Amino acid sequence: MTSSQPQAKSQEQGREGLIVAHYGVAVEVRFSDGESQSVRVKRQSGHVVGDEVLVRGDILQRLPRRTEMCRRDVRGKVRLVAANLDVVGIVVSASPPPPRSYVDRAIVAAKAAGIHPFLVVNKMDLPSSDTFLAYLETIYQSVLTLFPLSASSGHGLDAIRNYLSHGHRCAFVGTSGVGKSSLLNALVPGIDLLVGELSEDQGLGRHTTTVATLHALAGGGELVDTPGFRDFGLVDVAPLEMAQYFPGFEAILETPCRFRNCYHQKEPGCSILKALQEGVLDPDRYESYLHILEDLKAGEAARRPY
Ligand SMILES: Nc1nc2c(ncn2[C@@H]2O[C@H](COP(=O)(O)OP(=O)(O)OP(=O)(O)O)[C@@H](O)[C@H]2O)c(=O)[nH]1
Ligand SMILES: [Mg+2]
Repeated sequence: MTSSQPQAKSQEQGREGLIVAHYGVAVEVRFSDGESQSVRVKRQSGHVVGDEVLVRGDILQRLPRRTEMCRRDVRGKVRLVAANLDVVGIVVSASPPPPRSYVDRAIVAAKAAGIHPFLVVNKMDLPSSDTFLAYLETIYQSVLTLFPLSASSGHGLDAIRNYLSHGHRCAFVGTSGVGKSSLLNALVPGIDLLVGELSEDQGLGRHTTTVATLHALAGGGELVDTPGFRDFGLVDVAPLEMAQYFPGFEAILETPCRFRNCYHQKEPGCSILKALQEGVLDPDRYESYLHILEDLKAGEAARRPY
């Protein structure tokens, strides 16, 4: 056998790689030996960062996905955030603060997609962050892991580095300006992602990151930086499924409602309504639940073909 034969055979079978960036009409594929290749794709190819692919010459074949993290934008269009994630870090900050029910939607979307969510509370160097963290802890501490940290000062970065080193593929999601790219820069030395300015009037970010990119962490694990977004519409999540994943409901629903298809609105024998009446459930949490429920019901009605 000549030495060119195995190479020819592998070209025929294709080389397995990972999409690490998507630039509209081209994707960057990284192979296990560290080499990478740019491959042209159609603008609406549907490929996304995290996709595992076979490359034969300039032809790309997508392999089946393990997970898909999706959201619906304000126009109702489904947007894929990244593929094949194991965990998702929902990044929030005291400034700019998360929109109403954003964190709840992100948690439900991740859980419904079989992806493990955790919460990253960035900008702990800001004076207002302690109160913000205390508020988040009262709601989410019993539901998921919180990482209070500061990309600027480096405080708390070891804890998240250690968590990600267990080989997780993770994406950071959050609104523009919370510091996702700053965090990646702090966690992956040398990548030098563009970091934005906050507008002085509203403290809002300006959509600095425009494409998702995937980066390997030196200690193990992979991290995807995503462009910030405010619309976190749920995709293919039924209202009853949402009720099951809504953060803070788990412990209460250990005592099940009388009816299995309970929406926790006015049904008799509802455990959630009972917890609300008894002061076990915070009315603000219930409000957030209703807010998402109404959206889901409205979306279902709008998409019904009759
Ligand atoms: N005080 C403080 N500011 C931070 C911290 N991390 C990031 N910032 C600032 O927050 C602003 C936005 O940071 P980015 O990293 O661009 O935010 P992003 O979430 O990637 O924003 P998009 O790419 O638009 O989604 C910049 O001015 C950063 O300097 C932090 O830990 N503390
Ligand atoms: Mg960014």
